[in-house]
Amino acid sequence: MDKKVVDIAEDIKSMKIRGAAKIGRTVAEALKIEAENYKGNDPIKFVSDIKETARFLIATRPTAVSLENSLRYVLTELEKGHNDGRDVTSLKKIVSKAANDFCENSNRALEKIAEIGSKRIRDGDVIFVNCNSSVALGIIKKAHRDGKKIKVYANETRPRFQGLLTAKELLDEGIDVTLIVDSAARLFIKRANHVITGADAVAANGAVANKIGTATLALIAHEARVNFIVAAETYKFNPRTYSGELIEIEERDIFEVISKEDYERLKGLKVKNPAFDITPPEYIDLIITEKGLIAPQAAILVLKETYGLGSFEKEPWED
Ligand code: RUB
Repeated sequence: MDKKVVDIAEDIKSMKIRGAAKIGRTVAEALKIEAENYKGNDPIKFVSDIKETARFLIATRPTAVSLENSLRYVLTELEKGHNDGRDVTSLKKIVSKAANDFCENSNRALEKIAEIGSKRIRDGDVIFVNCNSSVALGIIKKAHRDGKKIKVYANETRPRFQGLLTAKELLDEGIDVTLIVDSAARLFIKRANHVITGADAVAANGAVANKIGTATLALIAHEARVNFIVAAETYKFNPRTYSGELIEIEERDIFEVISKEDYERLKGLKVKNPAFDITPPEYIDLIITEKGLIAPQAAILVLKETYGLGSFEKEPWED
């Protein structure tokens, strides 16, 4: 496998590259790099190498379905070309084009969501955010660029403190942002007009997987009668949940939560570090996709429209 692809996988695992949209685009790029640098003329071996690369990339982070959907998109195109009897040179072009198309579509989706979502924000609104979602922040930045005066509360987001990334990004735009500890959410959410979060995956029933703490925020927002909005491109919808699979929640290293020193000192202590949680659809007011606004209960329609009714028993990366 190409060394650059191995490095990319490492950067995704270590979260140097993070956020579901970016992960999706990056793995498409990785397949393109692997294809372009492939040496050999046997189409069967080429396809098998690309599938192996896809399996290797899938193993980096399990919850962000953008990763799988990006690979699914590229591999489906590759499969069609292979079935048409194309040679390796032609198959390489197919992989590159599909990867470029995925990235372009992703960037366009982000712009469209920003456009649609910013219409929901009024001058003087207060917005509460969790973690660091490029899609959610896209909405806020667009509203700000349109001249609306906005105030943002950003959750710190332990244990990896993505709230700091959010705070920096918004400050750089000249947006009024206040960083708070996660446990202060109840105090500040009451002052907000909207909570806006991103998504790592949307299930067929409209439930949303996103950074740990999102489900708690949704409950608090519900109780405080604050609008809870999820910003998610359609490639964040998980087709496998249609056939009954559950979204896998990534468990990360416990040493993101506790120091080795404290862990050794506190013999017998158990530590858990789930990176995501699931927000039930009844606590979500709206999902903003590039195709428009939907109620979470309509997620199934997005899946049907995007992936049809087929089963996902055999994935395109499987041999
Ligand atoms: C990031 C996270 C983000 C979603 C959406 O988690 O939960 O809210 O991935 O991001 P992590 P985006 O930091 O563990 O990757 O809107 O940029 O796709």
